[in-house]
Amino acid sequence: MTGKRNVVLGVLAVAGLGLLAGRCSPSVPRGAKKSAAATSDLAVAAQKTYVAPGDLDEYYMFSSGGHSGQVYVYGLPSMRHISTIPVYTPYPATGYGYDDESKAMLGNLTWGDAHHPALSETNGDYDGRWLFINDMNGRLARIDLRDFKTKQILGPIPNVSGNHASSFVTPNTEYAVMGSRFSIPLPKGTAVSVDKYATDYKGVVAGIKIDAKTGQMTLGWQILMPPFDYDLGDAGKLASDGWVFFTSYNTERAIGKLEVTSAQKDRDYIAAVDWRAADKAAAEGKGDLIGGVKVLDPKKVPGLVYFMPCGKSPHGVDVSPDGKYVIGSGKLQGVTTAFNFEKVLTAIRNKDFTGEEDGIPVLKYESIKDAEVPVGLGPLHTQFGTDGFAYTSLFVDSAIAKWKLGTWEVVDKVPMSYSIGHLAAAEGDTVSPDGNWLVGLNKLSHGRHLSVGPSQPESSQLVDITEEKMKLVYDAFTEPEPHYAQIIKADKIKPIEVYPKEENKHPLAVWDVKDAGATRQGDKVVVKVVVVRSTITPTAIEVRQGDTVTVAITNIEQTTDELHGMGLLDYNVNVVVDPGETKTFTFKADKAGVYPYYCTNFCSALHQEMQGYLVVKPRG
Ligand code: RUQ
Ligand code: CUA
Repeated sequence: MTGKRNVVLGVLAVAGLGLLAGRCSPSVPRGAKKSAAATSDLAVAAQKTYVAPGDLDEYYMFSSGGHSGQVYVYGLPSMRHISTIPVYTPYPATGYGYDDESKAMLGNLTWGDAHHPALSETNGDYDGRWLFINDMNGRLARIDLRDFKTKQILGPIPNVSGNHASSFVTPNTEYAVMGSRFSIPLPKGTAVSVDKYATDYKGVVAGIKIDAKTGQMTLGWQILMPPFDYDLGDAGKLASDGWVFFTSYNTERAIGKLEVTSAQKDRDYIAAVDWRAADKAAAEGKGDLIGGVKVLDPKKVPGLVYFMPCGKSPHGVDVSPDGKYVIGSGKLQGVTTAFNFEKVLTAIRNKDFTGEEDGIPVLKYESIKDAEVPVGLGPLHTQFGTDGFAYTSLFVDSAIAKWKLGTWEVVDKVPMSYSIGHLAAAEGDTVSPDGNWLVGLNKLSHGRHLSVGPSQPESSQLVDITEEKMKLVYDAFTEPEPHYAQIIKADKIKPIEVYPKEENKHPLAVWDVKDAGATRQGDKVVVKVVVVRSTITPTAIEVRQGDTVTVAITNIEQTTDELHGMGLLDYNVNVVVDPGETKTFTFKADKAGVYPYYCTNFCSALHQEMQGYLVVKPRG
């Protein structure tokens, strides 16, 4: 915490009492008197989370936007929403999905369901370069943290249906992983009745290769799996480096009402995948072509995958900072299991198996588990803090349990409002967690905010974990729907604020209004546009009905925060260009008439004058 802020906080400690007394808290009815102790607790909480005007937060939190297809950026500890990064969904606020480049990335899909952001890592620590995020539609995206923009969407990639177990990265960002939540007959497009599910449907787990220099993603390896539902993943690190873990449910291979049919067996599995072996086998050209991709079959390439039996219907799987423990739980149980990875390796070496599933050996539960930790009901996900502490979200109990690796002692619990899913601790899934803050990403928020009708926000609650007892310090309301989030120290990210002119290599960029204007080739028109306070040049564009028009807009500003937009009425276009950036949009001028265009970003006192006219002359 900055010294500056401490001074401000000292003042707030006094002011806070008055300030907070009027605040409605569900535990204390409006108008009722709070006890002195409760009031001072609130004042302390206020001090901890207060970031004074002009001060900066200590952490970024990147939260998945779920089926909004976006990523939300928050500052911690203030929990202020700073920015939205559109990924799988058009977002008019930044013009995403309207220009040619982002439209091409989105393809035909205008939605995505993004669950798990993964910051790039170097030696198991966040390095602040990229953020990856999955989409259920078999895709993976890369956001560049230099400019907080989506740069690549890979996929839909073949064979992976319902990519939920994604995008967890390996410790040096060699791979991000994918896994099929839904097994289907392969290749995609094959129609087989569901009653042949157990035999004819297949799951796939995949490693997407990431270029160490550019972050460019390419198809890496794929492994054919039994028809289970692959749910979540995590990469091994240090002691378990070279492995990646996936939970699975419905190992019954059942159909119908899965809430019943997939809960018959006492144990499902965590799949332990030796990704270096998969990498090698793929490089040797092993595998059978399915859907145009080589897929490794564990029956033919042994040693790629082992199943670790786990409590019934597990959800999250999380590797401890030292890589020694793999934590996974049946999601309706009252305990979470700590598997000892050294014991996993020993069991593999000794062939300590109890059976197999489609050629994949099943390890003996008793031989690989170290402890069953009585965390409470409905354990879903685990994050890590300092001093060997682990934090597990409990959906059914609606709480977070704090416990210790090694002694397996549960030392504290804090209630969440309500129904926590994921949780995120500051750098809490790296080799060196920070402690400090923990955020509960809750599924329900009812009654804790001003009512906004039936479509309620989610709640994300900030918990102070600097002391022995966890302390809930702030309620934030987040857009639907945060699944996982990651929290990174702010100084690890070094964003640019303008695109330097000398880096702009766009072939249609123009930097002088003299060079702006239209050129025609047949019925194709290219218009080079310059935007700078407070004119869009040219101020009139004339084309013929039926022309295909490409407009290339260059924002020649080199000043922070000087964005300009170009909204074109009735043609469904709104493109926003950042300082130094060039973007293009292409449309067919199929409607004759006059269509105004104007700058959509308020940029100067004469912003309202920043306008022009597209004249489409009728044919004939
Ligand atoms: S999920 S509430 Cu999509 Cu990661 Cu666990
Ligand atoms: Cu440019 Cu408003």
